[in-house]
Amino acid sequence: MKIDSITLHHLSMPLVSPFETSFGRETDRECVLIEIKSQGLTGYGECVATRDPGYNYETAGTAIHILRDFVSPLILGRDVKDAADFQNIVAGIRGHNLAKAGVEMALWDLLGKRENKSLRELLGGVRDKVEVGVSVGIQSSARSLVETVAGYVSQGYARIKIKIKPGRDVEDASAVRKEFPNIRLQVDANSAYSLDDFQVLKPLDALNLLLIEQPLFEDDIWDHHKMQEQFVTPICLDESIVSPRHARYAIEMNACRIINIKAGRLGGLSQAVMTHDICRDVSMPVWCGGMLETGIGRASNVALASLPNFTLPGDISASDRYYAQDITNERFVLNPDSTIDVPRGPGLGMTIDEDALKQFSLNRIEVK
Ligand code: OSB
Ligand code: MG
Repeated sequence: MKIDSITLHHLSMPLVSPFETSFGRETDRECVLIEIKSQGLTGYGECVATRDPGYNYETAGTAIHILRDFVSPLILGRDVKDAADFQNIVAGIRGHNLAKAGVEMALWDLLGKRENKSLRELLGGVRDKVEVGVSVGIQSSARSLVETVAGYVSQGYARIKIKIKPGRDVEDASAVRKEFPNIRLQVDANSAYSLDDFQVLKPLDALNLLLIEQPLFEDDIWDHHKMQEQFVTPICLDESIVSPRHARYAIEMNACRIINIKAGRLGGLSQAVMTHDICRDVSMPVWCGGMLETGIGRASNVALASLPNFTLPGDISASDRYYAQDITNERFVLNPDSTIDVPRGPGLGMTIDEDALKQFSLNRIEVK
C-alpha cells in the first residue's frame, strides 16, 4: 500500500466518570488518532498514549513527536506491504510502542478495506462475540466502590476488575468480594508495590480472585516470579510485557500464569498476535487489556480478542461506560451474556463521526 498522506489528530475526550488508578486520575482522555490515506482509501488507527507518562513513559506528546518526526518520514510515499513490512521499516526506532502500534492499526484498517475483509478475518479470529468485563477505578471509599460495582453488575457485566494501590487494596477487594461472593473478580495494581509489600498483599490470596495484575515494577519480571511462588492466585503481567520476547522471558521465569495483551504496549497488532501464539503454545491463558479506547481502538481490541487463546474476559466495556459521545458513528453495546459483538465490516468496520472528531480535536497535524 502506497502511503499518500498521514494526519495526526490529537484528541481530548471527556469521560463519563473520572478514572483513577495507582498512577493518577483522568477526567478526560487524550489520545492520538492516526489517519492514513492510500490509493483512495482511508485507514484509522488509535495511539493509546495518554496525556501523562503514568502507565508507561509515552505520552500523546511524545507519540506526536515520534510519529511526525521519525515514523512518518520512513513511510510517506513508500509502498508498505503489510504489518511485518512496517515493523521492519521502523525497527531502528527504539521503543515508543504505543506510537508504532497506532500506525500499524491504521495499516490493518487499510488492508482490510482493500481486501474487503474484517480485521477479525485478517488476524485469524474465531469468535462472533467476545466475553468482556469492566475495569473500575479507585473510588472515594470501599463503600462507594461496592455501589459502583453493583451498578455495573446490574448492567450485565459478569467480570469485574478493580484498581488497587497502597492503602486501598485488601479492604476494597474484600468489600467487593463480600457483596458479590460468586462474581469473577480481579485486581490491578499498575506497578504500585514492591516485594516488601508481601505481607500487605497476601490476604488477597484468600479472596478467590481470577488474577492479580501487575503488582510490581513496570520493568520487572524476576520479582514477579518471586511473588508468584508465594501466591495461589495467578499473577498476570501487563506493563512488563512490552514484546513477544518479554512474554517468553516471563514464561521461562514462571513470573506469571496469565498475560494481559495490549496491542499498543506490544508495539502493534502483529506483535500482539505473536504474543498470543507464544502463550497458546504453552497453554497460558491471555485476555485483551484496554486503555479507555475510542471506538477505533475498541474495534481493534474486540477483533483481537476473537482469537482462540483469549480465554479470559477482556477489559472491553460498552462505549457508554467511557463516553457519552464517541468519535465513531458505531457504538459498542453489552449483550445480556456479558459479551460484545465483533465488527463485521471491512478493516476495523468503523466510520468516523467528523463533527465529533472536530469537537474533541486539540490539534490536527498533516505530515508532509
Ligand atoms: O492497566 O489495564 C490497565 C486504563 C488505562 C491504562 C491502563 C489500564 C487501564 C484500564 C482500563 O484498566 C481498561 C479499559 O479500557 O476499560
Ligand atoms: Mg493493567
